[in-house]
Amino acid sequence: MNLPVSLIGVPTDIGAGARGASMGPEALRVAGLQAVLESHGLQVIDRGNLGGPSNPWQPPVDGYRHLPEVVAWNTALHDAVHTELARGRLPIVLGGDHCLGMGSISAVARHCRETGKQLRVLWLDAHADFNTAELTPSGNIHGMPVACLCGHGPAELTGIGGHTPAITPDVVRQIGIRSVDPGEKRFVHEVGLEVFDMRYIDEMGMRHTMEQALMGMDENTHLHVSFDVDFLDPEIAPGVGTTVPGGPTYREAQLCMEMIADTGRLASLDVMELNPALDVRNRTAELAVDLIESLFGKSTLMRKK
Ligand code: 5AB
Ligand code: MN
Ligand code: MN
Ligand code: MN
Repeated sequence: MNLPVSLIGVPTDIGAGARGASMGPEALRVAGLQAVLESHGLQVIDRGNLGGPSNPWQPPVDGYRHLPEVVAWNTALHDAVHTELARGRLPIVLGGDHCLGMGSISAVARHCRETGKQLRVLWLDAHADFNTAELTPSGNIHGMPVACLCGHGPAELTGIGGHTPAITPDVVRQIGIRSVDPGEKRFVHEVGLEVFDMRYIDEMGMRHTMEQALMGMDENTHLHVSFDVDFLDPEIAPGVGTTVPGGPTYREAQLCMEMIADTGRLASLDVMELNPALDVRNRTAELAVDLIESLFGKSTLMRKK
């Protein structure tokens, strides 16, 4: 499966707690994303950036910060991602903060309903992003996309893909989690979300973790990867707004991406939360591009298949 790729830039930090993720798309371009993908024989079109409201930097209202603006950006992204999927292309969303996972994944879920595909979502993140207006300590909507996709959130967000809930918790596998708020933790358990946290990765290793997370997929599976760059250990990836120590190392992250590539089922990707304002000489963007290269099958001589 070598689908042609469409890059979609979404330059906003509307759902985040720090400014700067709005510069993520350009930093990924400057780090050479398109050329790297093309060097592996992929056909790539850069669709440029979506537009939307600027960040008014206001406090939360009824538990949500910037809800109307978050709806506007995610609606635009939903439409753009759905259009690319309908064209038989593989969308790569260049975030932007992780609230955009709602627009992206709601479109992927809609596409799967329309084509009879089985959806699997891998959520690579330090955080579970399963807060609600009642549970959130911040009101920042980038901490809520998984809950909203599962139907827990305001109707304007849960209904973006035309079907509520967009997904059920059983399609999601979370990997790398190491920071979950107290109420959020209870809610994650309540809905039965499958979480491979850092304790699990420490004890079982990344190889076993990925074998578990990728289990049960077949030719009919649409695999979506939502890559929050704060998944990575901040020692190697400082350019994010919400760093949490103790994340996967460079080698662990490479293996994670390589094992996803080996499935041959990757059909859509989000690259979220890269914050160039906090980065060091674009190092985190370059690392993200390096890992994306592995996700699309950069192989070494030792590779078995
Ligand atoms: B990210 C926190 N749980 O809700 C909250 O980076 C952080 O998309 C959310 O994973 C981090 O504000 C959201 C404390
Ligand atoms: Mn996230
Ligand atoms: Mn995160
Ligand atoms: Mn973050």
